[in-house]
Amino acid sequence: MADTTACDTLWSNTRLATMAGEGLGIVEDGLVAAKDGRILYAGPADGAPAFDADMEIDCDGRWITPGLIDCHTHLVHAGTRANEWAMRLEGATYEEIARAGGGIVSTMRATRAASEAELVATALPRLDALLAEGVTTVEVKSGYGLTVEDELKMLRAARALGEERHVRIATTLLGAHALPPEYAGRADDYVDLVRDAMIPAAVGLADAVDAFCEGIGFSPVQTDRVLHAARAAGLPVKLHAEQLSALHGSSLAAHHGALSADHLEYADEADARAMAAAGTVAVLLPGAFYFMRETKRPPVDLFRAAGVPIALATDCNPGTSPTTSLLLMLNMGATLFRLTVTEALRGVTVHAARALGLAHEIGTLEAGKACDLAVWNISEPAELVYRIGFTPLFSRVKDGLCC
Ligand code: DI6
Ligand code: FE
Repeated sequence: MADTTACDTLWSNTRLATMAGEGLGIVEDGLVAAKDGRILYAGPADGAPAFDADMEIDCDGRWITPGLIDCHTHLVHAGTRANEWAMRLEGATYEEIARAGGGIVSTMRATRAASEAELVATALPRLDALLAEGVTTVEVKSGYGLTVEDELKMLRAARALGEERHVRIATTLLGAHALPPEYAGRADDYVDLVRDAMIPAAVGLADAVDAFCEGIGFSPVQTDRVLHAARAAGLPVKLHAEQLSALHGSSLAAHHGALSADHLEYADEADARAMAAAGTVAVLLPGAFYFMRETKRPPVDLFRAAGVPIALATDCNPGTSPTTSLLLMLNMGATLFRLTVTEALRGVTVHAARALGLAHEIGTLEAGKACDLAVWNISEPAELVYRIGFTPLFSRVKDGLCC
C-alpha cells in the first residue's frame, strides 16, 4: 500500500458546502478525511489522494457542512422569565415588571443563588437542544452574576459545559451587562469594579470581554473604559451595540478592533464603514428582534455595501430571546432581515468563527482546521434556511469524532 494516505476517518459519497472562499463552496462528489481530530482533506473525490482509513463512512449522498457555530448566547443562567412574558401579554409594562422584581435583576438573583453545578445542570438541556441541530461551537456569556465571584462562577459553569458534552465553548465576560441594585446611582463605581477587579480576575477563564452599550445599559464613555481595560489585559472585545438606540457603540467597538458588534438594529453608515475597516463582524440576532417585536431592521444593505461580514446567532437568554434553535435563526435571518441563503449559512459558520476569533480553527471545511462537521438529510443547502422547526441532522462530528 505504498501510495495511500493514512487517516482515521473518511466520509465518502457526500456533497460538501465547505464555506471556503466566497460562496457556499459546493462540491458535488466529495470526501472528508480526518486525522488526529483535524481535517486532512475536504474536497472533490476526483483527484483526491487514495486514503487508507481506519473507518470509512458512506454518506449515501448526504450533505456535509462545517459544524454550526452559535457565536452569541447567554446559555448559562438560572430561573425563568416565562411568567414575566405572560404578564406582558396581559398588558403589564416593562417598568411595572421591573418594579415587581422582574427583568434582568430577577435572573441575576436566581443566578447568584445557584451553585456552579446548578448552573451547569440548568444550561445542559439548552445546550443539548443546540447540539441536536448540528452546533459544535457555542459562545457563552456571563452577565447575570454582576459580582466578581458570581461572574467567575458563571464563566466556570460555561467552561464546565465543554467537559460535559462534545462541544467547543468560547467564554465571554459580560460584567458590564446591567447595573446591580446595590450600585444604583453609582454606575461609574460599578464600571470601576468591572475594570479593576472583574477583568483581571477573568483572565484565563474568559476568551473575550463584552458590554451592553445602551441607554438602559452603559454609556459609550463607560463602555470605552471597559473595552480599554479588556485590551490592556490582553483579551479581545465584543459589544452589544445599537440594539435599542443609536449610541455608535459599534463604531466604538470597531475603534477597539472588536471581534464583533452585536444586534445593530440602529447602526448607520458610519458605523458600517468603521466596522468594515476594523474587520469587526456584524452579529445579527433575529430571535431578540422577533421576541421584542422590534420593527427597525439592522441595516443589512449598509453592511453589504461596506463589506462587513455578517453572522447570525441565537442570543439565547431568558428576557429577550428564549430560543435554542440556530436553524430557526437561519430562517428568521432570511425572512426578517432578508439575508440570502449563502449569507445565512456563512453567518453560522465562517463568519461566526471570525466573530469568536477562531477563523483559523473552525468555520470552513479546509485542511488543517478542526474536523467539526454536520452531516444533513437534505437535498440542497437552502433547505437548512427554508425549513421552520424541523431538524434534518444526520450526525454531528466534533474534532473528528462522531457524537
Ligand atoms: N441585550 C439583550 O437583549 C439581553 N441582554 C442584552 O444585553 C437582555 C437580557 C435579559 O433581559 O435577561
Ligand atoms: Fe445578548
